[in-house]
Amino acid sequence: MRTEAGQVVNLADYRPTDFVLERVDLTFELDPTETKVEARLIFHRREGADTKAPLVLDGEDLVLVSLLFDQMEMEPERYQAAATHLTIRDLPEAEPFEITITTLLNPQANTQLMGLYRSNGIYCTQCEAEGFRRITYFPDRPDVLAVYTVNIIADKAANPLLLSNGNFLGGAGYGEGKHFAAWFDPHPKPSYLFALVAGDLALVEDSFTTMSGREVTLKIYVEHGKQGNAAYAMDALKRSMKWDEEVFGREYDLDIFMIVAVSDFNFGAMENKGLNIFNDKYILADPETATDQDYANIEAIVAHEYFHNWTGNRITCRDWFQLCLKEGLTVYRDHEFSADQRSRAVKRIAEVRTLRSEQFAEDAGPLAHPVRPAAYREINNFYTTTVYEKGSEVTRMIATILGPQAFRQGLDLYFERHDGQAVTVEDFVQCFAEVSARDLAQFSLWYNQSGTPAVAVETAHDARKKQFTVTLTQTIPATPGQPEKQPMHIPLRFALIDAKGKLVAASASAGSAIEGDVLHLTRERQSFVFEGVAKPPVLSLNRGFSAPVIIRFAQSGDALALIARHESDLFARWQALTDMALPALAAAARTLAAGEAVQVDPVLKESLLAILADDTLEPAFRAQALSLPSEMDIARELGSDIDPDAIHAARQAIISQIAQDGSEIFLAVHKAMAEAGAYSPDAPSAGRRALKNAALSYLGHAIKTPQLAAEAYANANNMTDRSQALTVLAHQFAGTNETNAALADFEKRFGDNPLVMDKWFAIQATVPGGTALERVRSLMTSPHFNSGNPNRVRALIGSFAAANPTGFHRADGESYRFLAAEILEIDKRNPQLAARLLTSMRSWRSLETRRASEARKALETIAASDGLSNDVRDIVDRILKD
Ligand code: B3K
Ligand code: ZN
Repeated sequence: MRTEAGQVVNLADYRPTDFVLERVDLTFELDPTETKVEARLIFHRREGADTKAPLVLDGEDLVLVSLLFDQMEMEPERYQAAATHLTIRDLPEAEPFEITITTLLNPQANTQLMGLYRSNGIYCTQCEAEGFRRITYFPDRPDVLAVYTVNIIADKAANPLLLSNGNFLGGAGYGEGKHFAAWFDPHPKPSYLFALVAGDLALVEDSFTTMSGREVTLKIYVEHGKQGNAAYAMDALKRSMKWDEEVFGREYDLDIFMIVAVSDFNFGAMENKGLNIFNDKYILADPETATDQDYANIEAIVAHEYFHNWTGNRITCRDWFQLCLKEGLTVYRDHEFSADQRSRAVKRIAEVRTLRSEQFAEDAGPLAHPVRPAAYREINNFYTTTVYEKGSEVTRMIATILGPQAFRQGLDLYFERHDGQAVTVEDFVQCFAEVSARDLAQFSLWYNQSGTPAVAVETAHDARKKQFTVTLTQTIPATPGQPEKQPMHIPLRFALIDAKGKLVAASASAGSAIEGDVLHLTRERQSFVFEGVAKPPVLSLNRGFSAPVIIRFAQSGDALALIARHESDLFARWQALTDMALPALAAAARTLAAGEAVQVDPVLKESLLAILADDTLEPAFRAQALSLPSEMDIARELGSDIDPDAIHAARQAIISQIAQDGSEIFLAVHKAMAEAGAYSPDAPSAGRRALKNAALSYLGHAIKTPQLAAEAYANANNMTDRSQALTVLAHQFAGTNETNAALADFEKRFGDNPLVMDKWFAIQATVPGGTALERVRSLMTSPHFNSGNPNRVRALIGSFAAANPTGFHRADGESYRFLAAEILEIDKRNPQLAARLLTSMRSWRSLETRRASEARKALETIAASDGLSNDVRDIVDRILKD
């Protein structure tokens, strides 16, 4: 089972390798354009394997210089080096043998940023999923675990720093102007966790004493001069290490833990054993340049990569189909970490917002796939929100079904039983089934069935019998390759509340699948009966978002208002507001499309303003409540015949009415939230800023002049306030002198800091309206733009395509043509980046006919192009497939 370019790989075809890899010794002689890699690999044939089977190694873009068998040059007839494989025959039946492979690479020319590449004078690697084969011929799959020794030889002046996984063995001078370093990683690992870094970087050092009293050296490497900006990341790392010990009993296992921040990186970060490599965006922060969201992201991603040390590295995946095994579980762990460090309810609201806007959208379109896919053509395209975020929700549901104690026992068993192994989703689920004595077979459908389940709710109250009955019906939509679905096990937390929001005492009727505060929906249609309920209660369902489903429940405005004001679960309160707002916004978009005026629902407006004015609620929650469903959320609610202009106009009209009617409260809150004293990124302070800036945005709509935002911009003493004020100016007051002055000021202040200029690009790329495309085009000629850097491309082109509905979905289709041309250009250099950008067109079929036909034409242009990467080919074919 190996990936051939363009071929489909099936989970059902999995089989272990014929050869077992015992040891790996790598020697790198680094050179910008001609790096020499010598790989000494010791193998033996697996017991029971075909004694004639050849050894087939993966390779990509490699120049083979020599091949030795037990230190002797190999006869040419015994091997064949093709573009993607090295095949070696006539190998020993049982005894171990050594293969020594020497290859040449050009790190400078590696613009894909996979394998070994060099940018800004730094050599670094990215091997997940299949990048190691770009370094040497190798069995490049996650179930091949080995112990690695790594020697690095390089020019000493240019590369004072030589790093790899594990513990440092030693180093010394090595001939004229060169030096070497040797590293040994005692933990067997798959090739995707290999890492090497060399160059000249500055060091920030600290230490952590583990639960058993071992001292671990912590090192974060950043560009010279940026040391001061790594303090928050270091603090987050130490908090993560402590938390994983306290909450999951996981201790770190090497003497040293290193993080290197680099500026050219295809995604957020990478969990290489003992040597995490990060996009510098997720390490560097100070109040002048980082927003509260940046701080929260740094905390979450540092934790995520650290947590992988156990969930991913110590226990890894048998094959790439099992990706959610490490990613879903590790996202769950980082979500829990952030919830413990910050406000749990606010964190949950933010998670659910992202899940709905990203994962629900993916699950409803042509790229829908199960949390554990059964087939893929390009594994890079499966690092998706479904694998990550829905995978995390599936783990959360296991915790909900089992309860905290049994969940922890199940994880303990998993760590104990599978340490040092490459395993499957079944192995994982089995641990929870065993400790809880529950049958999780039906539950496991969550890994295999794609599409977001919908749960329809009916309730009935019988005053005479004092019975309250909840009847639930689940439906799971057809998705690509899965026309029919089985009913799933959906755990729904609930509360029955009275008119004051107090919990109603009720007992579960015998035979109802009610356990504590959870309804276990397992059949297609199922009733849950409560006894001893004298008056009809209000049902609050899917509290805390216990299941990633769509609830269809025609609850009265009064019931929703009651939940919004009085539920004790803050998530449920936010959800009730959303349940009022979303249908109202969708209806408004329809009204507006039909040429009529839009009127805000008074219950919605009053509920929002009441929450705004409620000082007993934490500001971060109030900010979340005020931020109405996005234009993308409204589009999803409408489902088809989408007109992004109507959606935008309707949402703006409703915001304006709320802003005008509540202008005094908004003004008062804006004042009250002003912070005296120095900036601090802690969660309560960030919450106050979030509420202040939400109020500022509404006030822009109320007073209709840029004055207040311009003042806020001028007075800002931190990047959160500054970028929020700039957003209000640019998005609500484009073209005014105030806005132009602020944009110019921002450029002047931060022109030498590319990460900050990404905010400047993104804010301008998301200015609503049809002229956004011209703005994006002109920004591409800015000296701050660099089409070779993934962060710049994502900030400008990515934000435009994914987060500017009116600009990107221009009715004339010009933006689609623009994106198609850019994708074809980018694909030549960096296929993963190109493929990711293309996913922003996944919902094209739900657009109104004119836009949909323009989008189809642009997609067809891509599909018809020669020389597409496997990455883009896979996405465009799936997006276009009927
Ligand atoms: N495991 C990496 C992602 C690798 C992406 C490869 N295309 C980061 C993470 O999820 O922690
Ligand atoms: Zn991860």
